[in-house]
Amino acid sequence: MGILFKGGTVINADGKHRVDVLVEGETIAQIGADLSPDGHQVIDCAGKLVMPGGIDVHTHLDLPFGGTYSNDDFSTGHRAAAFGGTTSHIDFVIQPKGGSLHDGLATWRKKAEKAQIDYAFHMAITDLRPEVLEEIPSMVDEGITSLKLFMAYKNVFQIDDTTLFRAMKVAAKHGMIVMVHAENGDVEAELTPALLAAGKTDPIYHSHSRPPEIEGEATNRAVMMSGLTGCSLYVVHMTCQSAVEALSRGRALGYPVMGETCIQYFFLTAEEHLGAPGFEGAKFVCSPPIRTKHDQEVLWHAINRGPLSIVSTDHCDFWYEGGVGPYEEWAANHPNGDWHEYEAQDPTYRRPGKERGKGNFAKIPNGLPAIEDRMMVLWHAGVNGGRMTAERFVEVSCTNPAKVFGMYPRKGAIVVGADADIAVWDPDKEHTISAKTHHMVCDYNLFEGMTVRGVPVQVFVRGKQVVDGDQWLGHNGYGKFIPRKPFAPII
Ligand code: DUC
Ligand code: ZN
Ligand code: ZN
Repeated sequence: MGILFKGGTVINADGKHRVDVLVEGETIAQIGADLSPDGHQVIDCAGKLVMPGGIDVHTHLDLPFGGTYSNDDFSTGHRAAAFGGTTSHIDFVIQPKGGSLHDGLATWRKKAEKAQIDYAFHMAITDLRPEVLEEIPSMVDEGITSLKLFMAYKNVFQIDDTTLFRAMKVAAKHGMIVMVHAENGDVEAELTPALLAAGKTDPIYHSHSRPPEIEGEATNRAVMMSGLTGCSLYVVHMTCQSAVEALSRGRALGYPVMGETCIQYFFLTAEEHLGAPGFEGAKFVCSPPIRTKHDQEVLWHAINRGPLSIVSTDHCDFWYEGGVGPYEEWAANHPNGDWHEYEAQDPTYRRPGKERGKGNFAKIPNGLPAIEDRMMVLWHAGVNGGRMTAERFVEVSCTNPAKVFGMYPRKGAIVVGADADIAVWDPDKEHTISAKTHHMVCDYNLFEGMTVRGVPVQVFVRGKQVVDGDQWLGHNGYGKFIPRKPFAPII
């Protein structure tokens, strides 16, 4: 017995069709008009849209960062993702300083044991010793075909230009893609102490410490490195005109460069959100910072007309009011423990969060909750709002992620032979986004109070239904690692 999605409109990146979809086991077996329901479980899709499950290529689940850990892990984050129509994601393994890439991989594999949806890994290099440079090609055998390098976060994750150049040369040879967080961390490290010394400690000053010029400069540098080495480059979380222009210049020169933006950058502004009264602005502190209305228009244009290819989230959520319970005492007594252990003692305990940065914006953990809302908000503002077609919506949130990161056509499209990752959308259903009802482990929501029209009502991962309306049907351990292919296309 298969599952027959009957009577819906299938939307792929290249078109919309009134066809039925038959799933057998974990994959799509047949697509066609009026397929026979005999012997199958029928999902009535009349009036509904049948789309590929979303792929969020930029997440940080359970990330040790900013003196704490991001809240959502490979169980809670996966549930939240699927409720929003996302059925796979790619998380960043962080190489431990002094350790190997495989050391980092072992840590992230352990985190992912409870996966509820499918996932892949990028490898973030923080310490490129000669033996680590030699280790890079072995990542391809592990199904990891993308490297991440941070040009920001001095003394934490930041790499220098020598490292970027060397890593790109090796990556190019093996068909790997290099991703960069493009902000000039050296300049940020000059600006931040000067602002703090001048008494400028509120959340809004986080954006002053990371102006668009440092993003534009670093983006241009990475683009030119791609030209020098021939290595495919993917610039993550692009936010502003100067960065988008640098990417466009690279593409015009024929360099193999691509970029993404994240959903929040279309909606939030530094002035309104980071500048909110009191400490509220901390909720919106991420790097690069949210910008201006003008930059939002640049991004909408760039995602429709190029040079941007993908909308992701950089999901990395922290409590607004965290640090509840005797965590300092606990941490002192458990030097190798993690916050999950601490919270398991008592669900009212909370690991540290944004409150760490009261009186010092530089201590606010950087990151936002978005994995659940990405597709609903993009559909509503993009498709309902007349800013993008439904096909382009599928392209930037499902298909391009699969193509750019070597998972296509197994993921990212409703085609015969693909994994049956399917989101059935009700285009007429309204939903008001709120922290009171979302599934992310976070005490606030970026889009609080926004009513969206068009939401996923039934979600399937490899043929298994995980979401039915408000009901969660998935379980820990169902999600599988997606090994990815090298030499992916430039989109
Ligand atoms: N930016 C964030 O805001 N959070 C996680 C890491 C990053 O680069
Ligand atoms: Zn980043
Ligand atoms: Zn990130």
